Amino acid sequence: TTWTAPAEPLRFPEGFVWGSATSAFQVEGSTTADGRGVSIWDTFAAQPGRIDDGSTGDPAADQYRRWESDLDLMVDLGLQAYRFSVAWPRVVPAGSGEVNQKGIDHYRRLVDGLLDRGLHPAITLYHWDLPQPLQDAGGWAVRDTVDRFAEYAAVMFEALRDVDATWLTINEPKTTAMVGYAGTEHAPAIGDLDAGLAAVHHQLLAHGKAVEAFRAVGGQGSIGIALNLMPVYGAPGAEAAASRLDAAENRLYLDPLLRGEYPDEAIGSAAGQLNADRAAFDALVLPGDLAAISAPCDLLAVQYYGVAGIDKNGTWLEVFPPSPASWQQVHAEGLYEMLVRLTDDYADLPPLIISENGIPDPDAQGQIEDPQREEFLRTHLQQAARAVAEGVDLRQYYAWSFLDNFEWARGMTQRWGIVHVDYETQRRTPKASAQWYSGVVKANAVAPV
Ligand code: GBH
Repeated sequence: TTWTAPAEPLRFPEGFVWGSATSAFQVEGSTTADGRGVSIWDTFAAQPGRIDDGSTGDPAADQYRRWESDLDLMVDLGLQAYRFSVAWPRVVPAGSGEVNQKGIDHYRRLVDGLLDRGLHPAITLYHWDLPQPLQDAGGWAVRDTVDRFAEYAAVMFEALRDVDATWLTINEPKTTAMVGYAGTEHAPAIGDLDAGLAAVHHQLLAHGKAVEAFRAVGGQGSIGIALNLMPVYGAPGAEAAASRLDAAENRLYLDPLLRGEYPDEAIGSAAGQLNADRAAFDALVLPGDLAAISAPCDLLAVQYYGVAGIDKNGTWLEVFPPSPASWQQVHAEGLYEMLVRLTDDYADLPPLIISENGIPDPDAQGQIEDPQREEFLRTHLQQAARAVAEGVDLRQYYAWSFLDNFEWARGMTQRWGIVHVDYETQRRTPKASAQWYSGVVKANAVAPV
């Protein structure tokens, strides 16, 4: 069914928060400054063949040094919030033990810079840059990393205790687990499904322990986790396969967080989408873990890029045209469906935010005129407004990304920014979509066409 937008602008609730997002490794650069330790992405990017263009985290978009003018640009564009991430290796360079005050000071200045300009900080604690020494000890495949994360999180909660921030514990546990541990396209490139599944549980538990620490510190603000969710469409006759894929892509994360249980269909050598020993997975889940994982949060952050299709043999299908990112099948209505489904299926669902949503430029060299991005953002915001009108409690929206940046294995060859970055000069130029988005923020509404 194709939805037709009404003739009037689609309004968002009063107090709705509009921003854009980045992550530390993708924008900061300055990877050896002020006592920063080494992360798994430094190690990975240094290996030949891992990153398409051989680029590394230096200089990326040089935001470690240019943050003040970047915040000024956000003000110029009328944005209200900025989602960034804290680099764990800046704050706890070895992953555990000694805290680096210079790292904390950097983020304190950034947050104060946001507050001085009337911008709301949304702070992700883990956006994939694990301290290398923790990986040397097993990383997310081992339980020890859970406590190390909770300690680091507590340091940040304490340092910013007085700030009314939106805190996100872990960015996309699925991507880290499935692409970095089960797969090899991301750091730390382990290539073992059992390690991937252990990384699922340990990241979710780390989230739960961080929430515990947040409550204990008594920090202001709100806290939740950021999940990349994806509606799954089955071809005719592929209902069972679609349900299994949905379990692996969505419910493996949602159910433990919101219901305190792992779904049966996700993992198992017979009936599971992820072909692994379910008993071995269950053995990782100790008494109390699911209670910690499902402790109430203040929000759930949804990252929405597109949908997946599958046939009855379990083969992935292209059901909608891909964006310039081959993995991204664009379908705006899928966002509406996901928001409504979360609201319908989970009785204990906290308020939602959309913490990422976007597409890359078709031109790898970069472009200022970006009608594809405007079209993408407009159609997705229409669907978000449609969901809100039907009772979905959505509070904030962050376009991915504020700036062109280091796009992981794609390096600097894929540009996701609403602001263009000239990588020779680091000059910033707002793209047409940024000017358009500025109008959306001002109106607190999106045009129907
Ligand atoms: C988000 O992930 C990330 O949070 C953000 O940092 C990133 O810049 C943004 O999307 C755009 O990609 O290498 O072929 O195995 C979105 C979900 C999951 C999409 C991993 C790419 C890797 C495909 N991502 N996936 S592949």
